[in-house]
Amino acid sequence: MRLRLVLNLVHRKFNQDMRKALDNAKLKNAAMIAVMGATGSGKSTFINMASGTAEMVTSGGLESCTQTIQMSSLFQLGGQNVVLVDTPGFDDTNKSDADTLAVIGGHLAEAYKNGITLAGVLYLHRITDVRVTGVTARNLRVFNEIVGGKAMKNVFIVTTMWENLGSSGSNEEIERIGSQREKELESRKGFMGDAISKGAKIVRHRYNTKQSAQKVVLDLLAISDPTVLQLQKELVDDGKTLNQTGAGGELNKEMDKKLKEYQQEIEAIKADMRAREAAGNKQMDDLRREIEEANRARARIEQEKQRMQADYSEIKRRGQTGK
Ligand SMILES: Nc1nc2c(ncn2[C@@H]2O[C@H](COP(=O)(O)OP(=O)(O)OP(=O)(O)O)[C@@H](O)[C@H]2O)c(=O)[nH]1
Ligand SMILES: [Mg+2]
Repeated sequence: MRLRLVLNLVHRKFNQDMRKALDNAKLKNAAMIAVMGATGSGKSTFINMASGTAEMVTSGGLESCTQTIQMSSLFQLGGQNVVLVDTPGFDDTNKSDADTLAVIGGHLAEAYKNGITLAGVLYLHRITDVRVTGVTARNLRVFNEIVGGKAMKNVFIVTTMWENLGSSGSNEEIERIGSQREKELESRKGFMGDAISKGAKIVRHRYNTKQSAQKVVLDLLAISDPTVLQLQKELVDDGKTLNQTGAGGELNKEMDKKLKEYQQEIEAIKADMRAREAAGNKQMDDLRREIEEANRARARIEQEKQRMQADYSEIKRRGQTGK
């Protein structure tokens, strides 16, 4: 009885290992492309268009939709097997940035460890975004650090949502506004300009169609010269913890800034309390509540910073146990 149980377990483990090895072998022979970009930039929609499926869940509302890494099925394009990897953005309404980086880093590191190299990266950006918000800028700063200078030549910045440009819907108007925006994106220092100066190219996903999406993928495959991303090297080769990586460093800077802001806020509330006291007003409940709230927010950030001290094996463990 016991023996049968053990044999069953061995058999199951063998099957799992075999399946994994087969999957890895298939992936090794395929061109794997990571698709990144802010929430709502059209990543999942793009992947569905390119692969001719509806397997990625897309969003209709403002809430971010894709929470974890999701791989498309293998599909044929230009005589090659292609797989597109959907990733969550760093502006998620449900997940902390530290956890998002852990999810992306974990997947990229695992692929690299298994000998699967990326053929390239697509970074999606809505051409309709006029102003660069803090969230967009942060997404890009982290993205720059995930990829690193060396691999940037394998990056396409893909502009999406062209049909929504202008008010008339005429091709002339769309072309005029769109090419103006492209110039702005290219010239902006510290924004896409940095990625472009290191070899990334801006390309158009001009129509929200299969043909347009597949052309973007084919053009990337034509110039792709697979290299390792900075984050993969940092986690796997250098054994760094997340906060020691360039991408983690960007998030850390952001968190330290927030911590400082909360600290200043608390000091200001305390000053208000002293002023009230001096005026003989003993009613402090509202201010105490404000301090408690700021302290809670600070504790959340500290906790997030703690989670960034994970290295690759810890991220992997979290991925397996969900904790
Ligand atoms: N007009 C137009 N709409 C698009 C295009 N791409 C995506 N959309 C729409 O934009 C919305 C967001 O698209 P998603 O594909 O869910 O975006 P996402 O980048 O995967 O978002 P997250 O999963 O939240 O990170 C959906 O309503 C899509 O139908 C495009 O090229 N043109
Ligand atoms: Mg999505």
